[in-house]
Amino acid sequence: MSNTLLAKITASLVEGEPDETVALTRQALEAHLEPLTIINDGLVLGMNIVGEKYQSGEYFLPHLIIAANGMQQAMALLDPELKARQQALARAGTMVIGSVAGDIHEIGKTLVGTMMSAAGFEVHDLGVDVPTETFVNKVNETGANLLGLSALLTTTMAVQREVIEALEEAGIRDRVKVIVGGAPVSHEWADSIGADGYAEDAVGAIELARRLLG
Ligand code: B1M
Repeated sequence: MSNTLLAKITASLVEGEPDETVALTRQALEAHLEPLTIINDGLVLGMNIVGEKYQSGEYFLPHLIIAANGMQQAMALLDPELKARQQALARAGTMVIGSVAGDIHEIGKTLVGTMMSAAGFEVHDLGVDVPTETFVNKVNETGANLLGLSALLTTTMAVQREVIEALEEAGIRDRVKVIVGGAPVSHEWADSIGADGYAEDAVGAIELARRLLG
């Protein structure tokens, strides 16, 4: 019974039925399944399949967005249950993410943050047009080991470099892996500004983060 329910949760994410994901997650809680089991053996499996289908070209961006929404809504149900049980997710890492100063494009950045969260990272999304010092302060405050900088404009790409320089000035550059992304950004750009890596999309960001953090 529980295996069927978990398989249905996985399938609902893959099939892009967020309402169904939420209803099934509620049902699983009512059936006394452990929140961590629901996450690891239901939701995460679904997100992994969606990611694979996206990479193989079978799925497109809307599929990712819908699945990420389903996962987010289900997590909103599960979070209080996890807290009540004082269970902590085995976090893959702590990430601070935002669109750099001067850049108000938020869709891609939010998608990356949501997918990273779905992949088990604790994500602090600072939003858009984030002042450089706010990134530095948040990395300090949270002890994050990953910083994601999104830029969609050729003019704001340069701010990614400024943030890295500010981390160096604050003496915390070696504590945090910096990944950069956004439509005009490239591997070459990432290398030239001293970032630790570049990801083309949200699924790539998860893979990169896992690789960088070992
Ligand atoms: Co803007 N805009 N925009 N815009 N806009 C672009 C980026 C542009 C390419 C359109 C064009 O001219 N063809 C162009 C940039 C040209 C350039 O500099 N190279 C442009 C421009 C010029 C502008 C304005 C200057 C327009 C104006 O006012 N004259 C202005 C600037 C505002 C500012 O930021 N200061 C502006 C404004 C806006 C809107 C507010 C209207 C709106 C944003 C609304 C919002 O986000 N709430 C907007 C939009 C929607 C776009 C386009 C059409 C779509 C962007 C988007 O959301 N894509 C865009 C054209 C385009 O990209 N085709 C454009 C969907 C999203 C899922 O993809 O954001 O690329 P994307 O994210 C991807 C990857 O890039 C990557 O993963 C994501 C998921 O796959 N990724 C990361 C992103 N961040 C990452 C971080 C990572 C890793 C991967 O690690 C940390």
